Amino acid sequence: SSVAGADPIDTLPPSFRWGVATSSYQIEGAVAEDGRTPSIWDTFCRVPGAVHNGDHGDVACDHYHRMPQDVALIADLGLDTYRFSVAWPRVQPGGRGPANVAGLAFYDRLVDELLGRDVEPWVTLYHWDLPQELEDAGGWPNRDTAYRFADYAELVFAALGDRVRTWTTLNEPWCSAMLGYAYGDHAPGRRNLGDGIAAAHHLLLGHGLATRRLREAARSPIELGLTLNLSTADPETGSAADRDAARAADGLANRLYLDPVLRGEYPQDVVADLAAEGVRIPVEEGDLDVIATPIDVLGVNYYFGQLHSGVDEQGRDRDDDGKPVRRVVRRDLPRTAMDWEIVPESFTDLLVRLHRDYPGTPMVITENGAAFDDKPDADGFVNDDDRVGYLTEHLRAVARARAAGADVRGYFAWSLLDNFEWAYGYDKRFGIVRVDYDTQRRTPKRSALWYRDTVRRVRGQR
Ligand code: PNW
Repeated sequence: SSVAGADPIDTLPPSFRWGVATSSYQIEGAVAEDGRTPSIWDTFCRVPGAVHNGDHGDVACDHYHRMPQDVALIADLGLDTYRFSVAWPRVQPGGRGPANVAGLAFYDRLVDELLGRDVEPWVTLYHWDLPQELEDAGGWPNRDTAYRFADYAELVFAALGDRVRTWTTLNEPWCSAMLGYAYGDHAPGRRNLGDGIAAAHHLLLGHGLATRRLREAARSPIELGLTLNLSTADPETGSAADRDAARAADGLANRLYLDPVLRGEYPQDVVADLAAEGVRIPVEEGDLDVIATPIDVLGVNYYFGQLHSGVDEQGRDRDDDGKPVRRVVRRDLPRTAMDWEIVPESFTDLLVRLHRDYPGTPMVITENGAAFDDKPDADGFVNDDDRVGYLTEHLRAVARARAAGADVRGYFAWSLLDNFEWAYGYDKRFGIVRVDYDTQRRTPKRSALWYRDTVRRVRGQR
């Protein structure tokens, strides 16, 4: 930092937004109540071996029944924003047709509860819980799903748009498309690169269509955007092979989403890489104009950075099929319980790079956080110095990026609560508040108290 002893975090401005994030399937439970129909995650959790320990979201954090108490937790931490997602199969069962009034009523109450406690709601429309009926009709690889998503977005907006100012269409389309359809680690568990790429395109198309619909429907100023999970892809050495491996990884993970949304074009090098695999992005005329509909805010989720090599352990840059070697190199760095390398410097690099390559789009960190092997004491208190350290270093990284010009306007910790961590089930805990899954008792961890105090200090409230 520039001034000896000064913490870069203290340079964050009074207008900076401070929040926490969650998502519907990870916390709500109540999967068969008030007319909700199954999502692809309800189905996937029943596939033997798909989710650690056979865990599922049937009860999760029981947030559906404990919502006012959870909102009180947020308010008591002094945070100004809560980012949550709406469960599509709750508010439009089956993914088509009229709104389910009973399902919408939950989000209606949630929004009122938040506003009553001076916490601003930030709605994510899609955090991975696709109605199973739409998957049965082809899922995201089917172009029609994009249009279904736009209808759904409009329906939620009609119910909450009078009180919710900020809207995120998609959370992490890379995860939905690649983990869900290409690699099979997430619902619906397909393993086909062509399906993954078609899903990516139709997710982006859905984002663009929904963005247009919401803009047309808005009666007062709204903020619209999408959230991408972005990471850094650095070459292990300066060799041409390593640099090409890093380029390809950055292309498939980052630029395939950033470029169409913020520049109106797919990156040609990624298009060429995909063609070499026999895969074509199913773009139709006019799609890129829709996808590039201007957004007001880019949500950035950051967890880790990676190092890439273009040669195998024997030093060969081609595999037996003659394809270029592309390999992630594990570094000797501290890791989280997810085995993700802790690299706060890469967070600064990422934000500065986004500012340089995609200028003019304000950013908010819509997720950042870490799972650690929490050890509660007899009272359920978790002294999570490791998580405090992670959050401190990553907030400093954000402050440094801002000092270098990146227009970052807020930071949301992932997550408010320990919750259903997808394929890892309840085994991995990301919360700043501990959840005892036997009693559903919530206990703020040391990190929650640290976050509360940090926000107060930066705002000059103490
Ligand atoms: C994000 N990866 O998921 C999601 O938005 C959250 O729902 C999730 O709980 C959180 O991060 C922690 O995992 C990711 O493999 C899942 O790179 C996987 C990856 C990144 C983000």
